[in-house]
Amino acid sequence: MSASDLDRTGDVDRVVAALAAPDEDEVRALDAWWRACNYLTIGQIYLQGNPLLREELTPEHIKPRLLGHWGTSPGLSFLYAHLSRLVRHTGQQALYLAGPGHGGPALVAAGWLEGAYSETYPAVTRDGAGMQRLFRQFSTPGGIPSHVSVPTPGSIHEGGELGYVLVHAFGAVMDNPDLLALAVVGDGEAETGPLEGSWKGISFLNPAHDGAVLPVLHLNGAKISGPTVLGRKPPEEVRRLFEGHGYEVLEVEGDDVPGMHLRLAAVLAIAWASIRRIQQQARSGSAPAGRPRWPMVVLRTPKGWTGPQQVDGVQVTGTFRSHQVPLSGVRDNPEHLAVLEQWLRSYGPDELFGPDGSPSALVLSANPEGDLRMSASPHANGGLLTRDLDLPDHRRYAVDVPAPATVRAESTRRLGEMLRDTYAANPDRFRLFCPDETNSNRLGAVFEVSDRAFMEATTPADVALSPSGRVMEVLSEHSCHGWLEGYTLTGRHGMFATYEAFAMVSASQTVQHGKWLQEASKLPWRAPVPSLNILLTSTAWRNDHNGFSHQGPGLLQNVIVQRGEVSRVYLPPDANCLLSVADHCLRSRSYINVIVIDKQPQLQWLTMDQAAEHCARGAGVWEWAGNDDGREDPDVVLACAGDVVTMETVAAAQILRERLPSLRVRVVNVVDLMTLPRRRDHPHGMSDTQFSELFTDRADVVFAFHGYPGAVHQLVHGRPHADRFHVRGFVEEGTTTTPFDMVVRNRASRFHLVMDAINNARRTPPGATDLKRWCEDRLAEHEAYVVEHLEDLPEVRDWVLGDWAAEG
Ligand SMILES: Cc1ncc(C[n+]2csc(CCOP(=O)(O)OP(=O)(O)O)c2C)c(N)n1
Repeated sequence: MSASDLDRTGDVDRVVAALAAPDEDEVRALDAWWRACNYLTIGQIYLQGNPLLREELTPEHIKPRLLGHWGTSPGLSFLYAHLSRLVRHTGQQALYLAGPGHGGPALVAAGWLEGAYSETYPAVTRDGAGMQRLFRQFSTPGGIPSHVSVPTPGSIHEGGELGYVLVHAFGAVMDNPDLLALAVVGDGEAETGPLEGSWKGISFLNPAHDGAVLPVLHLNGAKISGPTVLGRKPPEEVRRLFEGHGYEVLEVEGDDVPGMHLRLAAVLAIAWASIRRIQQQARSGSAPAGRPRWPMVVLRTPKGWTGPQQVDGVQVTGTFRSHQVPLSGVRDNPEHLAVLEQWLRSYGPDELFGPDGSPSALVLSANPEGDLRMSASPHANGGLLTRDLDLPDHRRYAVDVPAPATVRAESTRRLGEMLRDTYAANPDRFRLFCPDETNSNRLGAVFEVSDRAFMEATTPADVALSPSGRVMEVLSEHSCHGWLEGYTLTGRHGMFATYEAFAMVSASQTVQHGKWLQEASKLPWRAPVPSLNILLTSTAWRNDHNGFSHQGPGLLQNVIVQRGEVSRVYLPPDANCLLSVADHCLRSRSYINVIVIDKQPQLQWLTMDQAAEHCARGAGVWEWAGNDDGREDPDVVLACAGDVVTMETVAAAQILRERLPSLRVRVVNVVDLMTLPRRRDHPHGMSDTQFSELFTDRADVVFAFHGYPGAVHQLVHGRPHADRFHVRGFVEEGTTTTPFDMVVRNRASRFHLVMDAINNARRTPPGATDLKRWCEDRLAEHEAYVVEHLEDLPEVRDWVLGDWAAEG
């Protein structure tokens, strides 16, 4: 029977009563499962042979390198056992997210006990031979990582970089009404900035169409080598803290067994009953107004619970000393070896595993069945559940471009319209995540079809804000990024739109998610998931209200170094290219797609057809902008990637065309940055032939780049004569100033590009020196003008292609 069936039959109360009070047999099974899990955890950390202790333990049975984390593991498996029991009683679909993912062996052990591990990896059978493999593979070369990780069945959360467990859990349950995500928060993890901010998730979770998160604060009191803040606070203060966040705080404390089983069972029953009540009321339309008070659990157990109390006369259990490997000298120290054997035997392996090493019937009786086993949950392999987006035809939002650089438009506004219709067509599987900037980023059209999600009080002055909203705005890049990760990993689609500079706040998440996707791509059983789409707007070059703090194109640096399996970077120069790129990204799977484009009115270059072709190629010659007439040997190539620098490049080419016509200039625009590297370095890398067709083999290339210049040097490494690339870009010169002053300060203006072109062209035609002087005069004129008039020169401000000639 599923959880929703219970609502229909009115059996919830009966089930909750049974859940709250396990009988002796149930406790015996629960405890056996937990002991088996602990045994397997320790086995993974220590043993390479004699997995079932059928003989006396000797140093040869011990791994040469002891790697892993014990301290958090028994608490994790204790919770796992109890959540499995809840699943058995209720039919609840559940996902288990271990914040302290360093407790990996506990989760691997759980999957093995549930059988899902052997189903995923048939060589690791659920018997003695498989157990031996399970132990040997853990934290060893050719084996599996020590954390909960991509290879761990049932996981969407590595927990290596601490802080993201709650955001992943909240993202996983958005538009996923039948799912309960239990998120174990380490008390050390709770000290991180991202985690501290993520308790606010309940202010955005609507029980009518979302699932539920049950946070469990795992207060084992210690980190790697010291106490935790929450572990040393008076319990009353901890309770008030979380009540202040809006939770119903349920507490469980102790180390006594079976007492702890009884107490946690009772508390989980209360928590689940609360969740069901909240959901039932919301789904039947009888919910009181406002945010529900969702339950959370504070679980106080000793760190390293059930491990050796003391080692060498020093207290280990209940202290930071149990964090990793509490007995480190086992191979060389017979006393430690004896303690380990005693410790392992304390779980009663002969009762837990049959003669062939498979889990005993008692242990197996504690497992849920089929897909309800958390290690087999399809929600943790979200690609299996992914349905393609029903995308509108992106051409519908095209800007009419009669000729290049003659009309201006706010490119992201067009994207906003496309996202609006994407929302409308996909009410259960698309969301925009944005740190309070949807309007600022000109994407506000989405509010025509969806409000911002908000479960706290609203006032008449609020705009587009309601519990039924599905646009996710919270002023936390960490939450936005993490929610989208959880959302996509469980099978839905979305976009994270943020100010470019503040993408660095969550850059580490981008990197970590890239690692996840990269590893997932190696595992055939992991179905591809929707890509993580990041739109960077309000860019370094146009931050009119803001200054230096808002000027930073750093995320590109992080993404271009990620593996080609996952990294994609697009710099559409105008609206039509943006629409084409966005359509491509929203259809793609398992990539990190970074799209960079400004939100301000900007010149438009290509018709929709031209944009589609240009974006499909990723880079191309803009014949109309240069004057080399398709000849093979231009004197210099002016290349560009990024909207603002594209304008400077085309303007520079125009100056050269008109004032130094005998210099043959080619203009190349790059949309897909990853076409620049060699194909062996990135799958999008253009072929050698294509590269020479664009950049020639010998001509110098003046490359105007949106980001830091070093990135282009890095990308063209290994291309013919790579040192002929002279890159202009953002060189950390910024302030609150005019748009053109920004490119001047960073030496990437049209005048700088003209001078660079002359300095690097293979020929110096007559008149070149005069033109350089002219450029310097223009720059001096600019500098005087902006200080006097506080805006750019009219011929710069209002430049459209063709006008410069008229200037004389
Ligand atoms: C962001 C981050 N900083 C530091 C670490 C290093 N680290 C690994 S485990 C740990 C202590 C974790 O303590 P807690 O969350 O309480 O977990 P538990 O005590 O249950 O092991 C630290 C600091 C990390 N993994 N991630």
